[in-house]
Amino acid sequence: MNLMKTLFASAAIAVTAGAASASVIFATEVIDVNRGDIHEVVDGRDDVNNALGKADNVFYSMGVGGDITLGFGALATGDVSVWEVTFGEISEHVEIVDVYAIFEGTETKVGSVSNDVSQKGFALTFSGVFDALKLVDVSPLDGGTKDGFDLDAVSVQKVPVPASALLLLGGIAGLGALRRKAKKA
Ligand SMILES: [Ca+2]
Ligand SMILES: [Ca+2]
Ligand SMILES: [Ca+2]
Repeated sequence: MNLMKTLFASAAIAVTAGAASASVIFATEVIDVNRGDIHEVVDGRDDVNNALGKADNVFYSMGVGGDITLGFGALATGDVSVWEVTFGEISEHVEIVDVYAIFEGTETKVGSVSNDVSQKGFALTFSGVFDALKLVDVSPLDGGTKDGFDLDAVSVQKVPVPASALLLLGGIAGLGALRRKAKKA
C-alpha cells in the first residue's frame, strides 16, 4: 500500500471513530432572534436565554411566525434534538417549528418538530455539518396557540475537531498504527 492510500484508508477509519464518539452539546448562544407578532409577555417567556443549555422546563416563547438562530460554540452535526413545553392539553395548543442547519450562511432544512412529540425532546436525523441552527415558528393560526412554539432547549452532536485537521491527524495516527501492526504480524 502506498503512502496516500494508507493515509486515506486510516483517515476514513478516524472519521468513523470520530462520529461514533460525538458528544451531545446544547445551545450556548443566541445569534439572532425575531419574536413573532403574536405573543404574550408572561413569566419571563420572552427571555431568549431560556432556550440555552439543557432542558429545564424553562422556555422562550417564539411568538407565531418568530424565529431564533442558535450557536453551539463548535461545529455541529445531527442528531438535532428539540425540547418544547406545553401546559394543559397539547391538542388544543398546536405548535410547530421548522428547523434549518446553517453552514457559512447557507441554510438546509433539517425537518419539523411539533409540540405533541417534543415534550421530552424529539430528535431529527441530520448528517450535515453546521455552525448554527435556525428555528422558525410555523404554528397554525387556527391551532389554539397563543405565543407560538415554547422552546426549552436544543441539542446537537459536536464535531470533535475541524474536519480537515481530523483527516490529517487521523491519517498520521493511523499510519503509525498500521506500521505497528505490520511489525507485529
Ligand atoms: Ca407550548
Ligand atoms: Ca406557546
Ligand atoms: Ca430551557
